[in-house]
Amino acid sequence: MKGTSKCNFDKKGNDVMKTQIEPFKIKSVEAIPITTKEERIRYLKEAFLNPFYLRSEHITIDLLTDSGTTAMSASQWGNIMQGDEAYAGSKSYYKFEEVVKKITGFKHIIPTHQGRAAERILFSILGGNGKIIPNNTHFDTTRGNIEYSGAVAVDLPTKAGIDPSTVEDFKGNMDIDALQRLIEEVGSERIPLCIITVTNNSGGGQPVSMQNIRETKELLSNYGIPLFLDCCRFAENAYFIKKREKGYQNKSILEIAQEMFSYADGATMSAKKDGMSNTGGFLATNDDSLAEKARVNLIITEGFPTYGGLARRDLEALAVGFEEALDEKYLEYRIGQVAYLGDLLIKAGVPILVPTGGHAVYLNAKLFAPHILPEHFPGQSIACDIYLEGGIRSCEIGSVMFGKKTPDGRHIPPPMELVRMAIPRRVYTKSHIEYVAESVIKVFNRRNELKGMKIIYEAPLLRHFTAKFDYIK
Ligand code: P71
Repeated sequence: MKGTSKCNFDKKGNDVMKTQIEPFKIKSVEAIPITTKEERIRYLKEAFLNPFYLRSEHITIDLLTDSGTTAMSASQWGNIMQGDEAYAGSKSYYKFEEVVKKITGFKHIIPTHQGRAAERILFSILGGNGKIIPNNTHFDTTRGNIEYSGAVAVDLPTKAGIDPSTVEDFKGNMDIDALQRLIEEVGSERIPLCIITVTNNSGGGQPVSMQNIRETKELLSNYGIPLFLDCCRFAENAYFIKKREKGYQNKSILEIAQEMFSYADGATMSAKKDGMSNTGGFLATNDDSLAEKARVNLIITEGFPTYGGLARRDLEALAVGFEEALDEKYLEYRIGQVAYLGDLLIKAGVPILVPTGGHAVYLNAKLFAPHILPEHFPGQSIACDIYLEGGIRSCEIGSVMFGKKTPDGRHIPPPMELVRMAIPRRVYTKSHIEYVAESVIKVFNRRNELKGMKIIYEAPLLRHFTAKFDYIK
């Protein structure tokens, strides 16, 4: 397995991790369900072998997503009680706006109930037939909203970005040469904006370097194309820049984030990630005319511009959450916890995408279950078995989520077959992580028994949410 080991170890192969403690103590607890193997077999069958259909009361450790699953702090809960529920001009909105402006520097901050609402509004204005929208890698909802508008979503990751085994510092980068070729080929007038997703979620939670953001902006400026950041995990990205990119070691996370945003003309954010909150998002822009159109759309679909579909108390949680996400001690623990799970798996020989990214460990399903063809969904099969083994829910990011079909119905696989184990923020302890590793290792040790799957129902868009599966007999 080329490059899959040693990524989190020093040159002599020593583990570079020291005991990492959670930089918080626990004030309020929630019991987690413990189930038997027999029960899990039944629950999974009732869920049509799709973890999205599982009830959370049947899940011991839920690694489906890090989105909206954060444990909020005492300070966030305290501020929630201060929420000013005024329909218009709420004090809570102005607190939220002030923090987001401080970090991003954008002129217009338009709250939405979550990230995809910001995407829908943006692409219903800038998308449409004949338009082409590039990104280092579109996440599924971004791609879904672009395609729904009639536009084409193009992924331009670097070569290393689609090779799970290559160890590089910034595997989330945009392929700037490919971007230039695309612009020359289709013409800049067909490209209403270009997006960089930080960190690159579908590409393994991998960071994008400051240099890459800057150079992408320079290229786009020559053609008059605006740059937007899909900035769900901007703080995690800024932490990687601080640790890995020359010249940033002595800068604060806030300063790094501010520089990242300074190269962009706007942003969409699902604040359910680095907003450290259970819901929320925003669309931000410097463009007055775009902001006006977006607010009109917001009012007819989401709500008044000072709440955008959120309870005002949610804006309070976000105003505090953004500040907490910028705390370097928190980020050290956060990125360290993900790396710790990665290290435990690497040590046991389990093939994962390396180096570990910001919010999740991604199993490399092609190497984990090489006997299952992409069209038989190896990632889905692994995700199901991990549930059966330990009651752990994970998420396939491969042929189920991003597979396409030829006109005659043949399967076109995406570049990678992954299973994502996303770590909710501040929710699970070190022993939970060790339990996850132990369960995954057990499945890996009996990987030859994993079976291929077929889809028995699928929706026309974003099929992974609701698809139903059966094993191939
Ligand atoms: C994630 C999610 C949420 C999700 C989506 C699909 C399946 C399972 C879970 C959401 C993102 C994201 C990026 C980069 C926009 C959104 C949409 N991610 N961009 O990773 O990662 O935000 O969910 O607030 O609408 O689990 P939204």
